[in-house]
Amino acid sequence: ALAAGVLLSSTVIGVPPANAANPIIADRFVADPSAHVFNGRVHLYLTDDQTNSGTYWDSKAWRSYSSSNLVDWTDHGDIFSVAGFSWASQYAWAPGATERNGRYYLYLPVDRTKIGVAVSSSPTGPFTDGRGSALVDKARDANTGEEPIDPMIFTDDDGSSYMYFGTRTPKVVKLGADMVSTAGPIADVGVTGATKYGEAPHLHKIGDTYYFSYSTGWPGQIHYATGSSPLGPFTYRGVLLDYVNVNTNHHSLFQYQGQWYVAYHKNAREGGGNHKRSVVMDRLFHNPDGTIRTVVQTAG
Ligand code: FUB
Repeated sequence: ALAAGVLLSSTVIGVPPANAANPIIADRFVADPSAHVFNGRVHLYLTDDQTNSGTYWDSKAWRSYSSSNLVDWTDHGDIFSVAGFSWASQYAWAPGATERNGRYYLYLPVDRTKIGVAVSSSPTGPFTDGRGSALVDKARDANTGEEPIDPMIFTDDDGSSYMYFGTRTPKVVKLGADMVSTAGPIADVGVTGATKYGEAPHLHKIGDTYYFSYSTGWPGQIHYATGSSPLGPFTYRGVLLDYVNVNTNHHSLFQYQGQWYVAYHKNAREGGGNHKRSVVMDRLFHNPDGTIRTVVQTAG
């Protein structure tokens, strides 16, 4: 992943030498990374594949790790569990994290039908239910789509935050300034071109360009599309990350000390597989013309 040879040829200043190979977490099956830089450290929020049955993604807690050098990771343990939501019962799936005004928010899909939000004054918790009910609920809200899962939060330069989520049709909803309410209807995200949306939406912005990226299905590539608004529409541009060796693909992009990275999951440990995934990281490069180079998947 962050091999010494790659780093030696890097012109990035401030990225420490790395000698760890993928997977970055070598002693636990974890998946669905949501990667963020909070207070100078990289924090990962993850689905726990260690405690699932091995035949389905049925774990009940989310995990967290942090690092200042992308090599040595501090294990913060179970960061929250389904039991913390009195209104949920199972399936702790891909989390999405963000920070606003010194408060940290985890958007957590449960039961394959709802998304909750947990809040803390620290990125490592403890987190508590932020509103006492689901933020999005398929049984209550219009236009949630087949499965309201895989929440991802993007905050624009004007301070507006949006939550992307969904299976088969990508969804977006603006969040209230309190980050625990929605401010407007759930809308479909339009993507045009020779592509197909499956799950795992992600939004990042470079200059005035909004990059919407997502898995194309099961198995899936990570495709990316660009647009001039966080709400879309987006035009398909290419493959950000090719197929991985498990039947789900789920990525998170982050910039740390001047370098962009992609965190994602694959089968990278003995005993691994579709339900026992491991998190890996590789470098991500944006070309001067605004396109993204397809990630070179290093060992793992
Ligand atoms: O981990 C359970 C599900 O698998 C996630 O919600 C999807 O993104 C896929 O990675």
